[in-house]
Amino acid sequence: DTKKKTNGKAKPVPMELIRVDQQKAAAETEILRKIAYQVGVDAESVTAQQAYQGVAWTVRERLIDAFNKTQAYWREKDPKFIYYLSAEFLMGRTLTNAVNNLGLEGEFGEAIRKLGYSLEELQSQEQNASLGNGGLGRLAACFLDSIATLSLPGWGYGIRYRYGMFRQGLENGYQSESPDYWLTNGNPWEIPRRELAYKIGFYGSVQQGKWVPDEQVYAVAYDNPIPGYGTKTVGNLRLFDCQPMSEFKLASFNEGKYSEATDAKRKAEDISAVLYPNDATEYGRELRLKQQIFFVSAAIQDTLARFKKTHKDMKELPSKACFQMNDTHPTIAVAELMRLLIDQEGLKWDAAWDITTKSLAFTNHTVMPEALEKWPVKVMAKLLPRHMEIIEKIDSIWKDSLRAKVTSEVGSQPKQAAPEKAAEATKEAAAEPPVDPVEAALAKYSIITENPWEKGVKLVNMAFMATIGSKSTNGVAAIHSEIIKETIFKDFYELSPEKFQNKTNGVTPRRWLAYCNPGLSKLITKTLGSDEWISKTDQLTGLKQHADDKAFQKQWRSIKLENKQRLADLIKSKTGISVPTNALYDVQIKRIHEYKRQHLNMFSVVNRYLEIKAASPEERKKFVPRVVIIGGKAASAYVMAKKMIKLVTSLGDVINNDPEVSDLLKVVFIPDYNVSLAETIIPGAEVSQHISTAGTEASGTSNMKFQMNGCLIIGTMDGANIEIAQESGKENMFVFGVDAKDIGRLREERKNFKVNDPRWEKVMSFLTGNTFEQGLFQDLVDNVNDMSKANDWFLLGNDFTDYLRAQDEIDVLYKDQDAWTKRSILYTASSGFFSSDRCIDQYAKEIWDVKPCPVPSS
Ligand code: HBZ
Repeated sequence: DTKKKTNGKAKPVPMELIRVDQQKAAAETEILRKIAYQVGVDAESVTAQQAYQGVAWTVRERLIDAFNKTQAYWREKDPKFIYYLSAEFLMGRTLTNAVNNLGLEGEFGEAIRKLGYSLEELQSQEQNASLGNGGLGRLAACFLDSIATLSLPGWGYGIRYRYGMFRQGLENGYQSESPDYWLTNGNPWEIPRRELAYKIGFYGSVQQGKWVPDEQVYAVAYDNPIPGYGTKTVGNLRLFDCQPMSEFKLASFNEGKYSEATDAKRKAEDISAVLYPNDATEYGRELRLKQQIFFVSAAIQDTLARFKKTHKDMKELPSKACFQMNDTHPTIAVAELMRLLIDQEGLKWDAAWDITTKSLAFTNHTVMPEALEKWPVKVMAKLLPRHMEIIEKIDSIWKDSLRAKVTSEVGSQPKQAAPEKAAEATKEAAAEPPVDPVEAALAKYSIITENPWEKGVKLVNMAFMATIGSKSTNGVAAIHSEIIKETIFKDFYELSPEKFQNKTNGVTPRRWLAYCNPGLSKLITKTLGSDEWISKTDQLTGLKQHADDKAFQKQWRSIKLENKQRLADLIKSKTGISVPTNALYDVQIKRIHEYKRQHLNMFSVVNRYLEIKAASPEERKKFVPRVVIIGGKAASAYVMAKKMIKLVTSLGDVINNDPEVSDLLKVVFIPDYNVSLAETIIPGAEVSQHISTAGTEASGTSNMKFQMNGCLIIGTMDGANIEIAQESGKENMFVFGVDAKDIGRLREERKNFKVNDPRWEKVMSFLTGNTFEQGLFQDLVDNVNDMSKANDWFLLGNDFTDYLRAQDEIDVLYKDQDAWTKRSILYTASSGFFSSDRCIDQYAKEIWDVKPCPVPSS
């Protein structure tokens, strides 16, 4: 053993000892052994948690068998790999997914039953791995599932946060936050690779062209095997944990300076401690930049180390590796890859640049200007001095390459300023040095820009660097990919249109239909005659021919009713509120944000409430009973989003306790929304809301999950809603609202805008009236209603009336249950396009150039 450690070479071990799978003991025996020796308890009586542990550690071994084989096979074949760099992976729970993807449900289902539990019960014991904020993080998780399912050689790279997305509680109807320590019970799904540690530097200076960091830490790898569905391929998510170079300073400890002794350790551990819980705002915090360089550098070092084992020439890297940067968070990769190639591998600038721009690709997920990362040059130069130097050089070479073009353009423009502007221009010129018109025109292409809000403060525009430093930039839905070409990347698009692509998002049909909705899944399989649809979702179109079949509709409805009951039980257990199952279940679950307009939803709830109150007992019978369900977290510093949560809970308090309304309307806020709650909520939903202001939601992905589960959609023509409407028929969606192309003009016209609908005024007065504590919702109301200040940036007023019309249409259709069910079936039948398998296949072919490399069956 000592010898093995010192020479670092592994000795071959006899085959019969390694091929554990060949001596596969029955699952039951294995589980009992695990309970006895891993969990360390007597198997006579086990708690659900202990049984979960026993089962999970057993499944882990099956997973690792297949994982090792896949990875060994890929080492032998040396195919091109995709490396998905993402600061977030919102994995949720693993057990059910692993059991089902590995095809173990028969064997393990039986063994679990013998223990006195069900898979579902044991699954509920697992902590969610909430290593992400929302859509972007969950997309990364769906992508891993599809990459493995398609047998594409690929790994995810990210951070093993010890605290994930905060836990949300409610205090007096307001959001409260507490840390999510998700590792309390250990984590059977990861393999620590303590021997695999990369040095990551911070601060310091550049000496003779090379970086001498002041501070260094280790990035220690943890592998999380990702089983594909219907294949032997098991991919990998490699997450890094940050560790100090040395445990503590013994000298300080001996002198009694205990906190100084452990300073470095604490500082290092801070880096991978907490997920930043902001989904759309950036604060330019140094720790966050540390996290970014931390995992990106570790990932690239790790990849290069493997690459160099079999390849001598760095120029071959682009034919063996593609790095997909998930939003701006990993885009420091541009500078880091350049640095490693030049400073460590000894390449010349041009060669390094060629490799870098051929190996990287970039995905944009938002047009919200506040979410596009721009790091102060000062912060970057202090923390990463060598990277800053490289970024400056990239920027200057880039602008040099454009100077001739820009010069000719500037030259062809009229030199004289318009007379009215000329006076102003002379005034300004007196105060400031003259600006070279060519340099001024080049500024719009510059990576390094001046902060418009703070004169003299320079910023690094990470999105610009990513576009310049990579082979492709893509948006995440058709409309979004068009918008970025016209707005944030307009100038770049005009320079190199061929670099811009669309990849409409998708979601995994395994987690989001087959496993979360077993009832519907069984019916689909029975109807289509096979379960092939689970990986070939196009086959779902086969359901269309049954959409009119009354007997089929009846079965479809009874499954929905069971799922509604499960959702009602969940609501009862999480909130104490009883909701009737004969009501229409209306759901909006997503991060709380003004652009997503949960408050518009609440305005319609208020309107419905007032209408019920105003109706006679006879008229009330005509209302379709509705349960409005909201879930989602607000960024901790986002005051208005937090007020929106308070709005939901306050309305719930009033409406749910009003005997006049009784069961006609309920408003429920489900706290601590996360992946596993979504798995119960989505199958039970009948209508779901995707009501962002047109042009603001890049894609949305829950809309696809609802569609798959036959839940009708009320939505704006925004993000992927547009494509969902194309697939399912626009006439089948409750579409409302202004068009994205009109948003700019409507925003300009806000000062003169008045909502021409008496119901708007009634809603506003209700919210500011004496039902609630004086002034409680004044800020929220002013924000959408005080047009003297040109408020209502997200145009709730403009969409209000049309939204209520669409809401009425929902009620009308719901009264005709056969027509409703038919639509529901059509939704599922036309959801095939939104599988992440389709999406990943497009990435693989159109961006990555990575081909499947399936492990042979025997
Ligand atoms: O990415 C979301 C988009 O809002 C949504 O429309 C899209 O479907 C989804 C997947 O493409 N964006 C996010 O979820 N963004 C974040 O979570 C985020 C996290 C940290 C940040 C900024 C944004 O610093």
